[in-house]
Amino acid sequence: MIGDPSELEWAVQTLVKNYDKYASKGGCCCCCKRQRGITKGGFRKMLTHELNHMLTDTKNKQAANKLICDLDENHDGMISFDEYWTLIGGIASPISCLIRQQEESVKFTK
Ligand SMILES: [Ca+2]
Repeated sequence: MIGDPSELEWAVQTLVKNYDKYASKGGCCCCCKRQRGITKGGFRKMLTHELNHMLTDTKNKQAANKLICDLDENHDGMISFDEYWTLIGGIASPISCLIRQQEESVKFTK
């Protein structure tokens, strides 16, 4: 990549890299058809390691399992990139509300 990435580009790269970090290593890449994904165990590890500030109950195994089952739309026991992205979108939406609320309260206190 030429030059420094923008904050958004950096954020997307971080999200993709985070997925790769936990996805099963089958010597596979995005250009090949073989199904690649994060196992349920790996996904639970990701929740506790990477999302313990944004998601409550990540240490609660039952809650984590329910979240994983909800995300695994095609029930193949793996979290695909699309399913992972659903989680990111699901987290981003309430957080964007929170950020807006914080900005509003800053405006009013000034
Ligand atoms: Ca799946």
